[in-house]
Amino acid sequence: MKLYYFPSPNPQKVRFAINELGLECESVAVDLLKREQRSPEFLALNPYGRVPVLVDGELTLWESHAILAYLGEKTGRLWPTSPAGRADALRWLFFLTSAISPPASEVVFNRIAVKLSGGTPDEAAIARGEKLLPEPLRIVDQHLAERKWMLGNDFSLADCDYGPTFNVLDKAGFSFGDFSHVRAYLEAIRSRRAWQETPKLPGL
Ligand SMILES: N[C@@H](CCC(=O)N[C@@H](CS)C(=O)NCC(=O)O)C(=O)O
Repeated sequence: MKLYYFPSPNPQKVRFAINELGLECESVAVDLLKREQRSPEFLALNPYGRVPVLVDGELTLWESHAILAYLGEKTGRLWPTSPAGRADALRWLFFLTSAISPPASEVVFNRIAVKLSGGTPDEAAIARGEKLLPEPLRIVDQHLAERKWMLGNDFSLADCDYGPTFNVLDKAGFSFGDFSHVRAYLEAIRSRRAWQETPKLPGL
């Protein structure tokens, strides 16, 4: 397998999952700061011009959540086997991508990515993100009050999804003070070797 990678949250989800699963996978660097995601070669892999992209034999797959589900289905590990269990996993993946990632991106993009590229942060976008985040985070916090990991007592690929997003939100200065279970969950993610071995940008 080949993973087109930059050390930002969406590709990190997939590298974290690959490390947890112990799979062989070559990383191909795509430097977002140099706009390599807009090169014709990369757009031929993903016309949307975003990382991650996973290539596995004949399959070229983009969208981190589809890749996580694929890895779960392919390996049969860290992924539920019953229809209800798989639907539960997909529910949490969709919830992250629809309810948490959009406001989180407003905060993270403006506090981290814009600064890395030398631009000016959009303070209104940061305020918008910070206002929208508490509602979905409260739901996850209550969920984690009753279980260690997103799908229960066992770590799963759904945790590979949530961990990198919470990590970068924290690094962007978002306070998890009102969400003590999310805070403890983030520390549990950070203590995992597979996460420690997932490449990150300096200081993130
Ligand atoms: N929905 C996509 C989002 C992918 C995404 O936005 N990736 C970012 C890096 S975390 C990217 O490639 N950004 C480059 C750009 O916006 O030009 C996924 O989950 O894979």
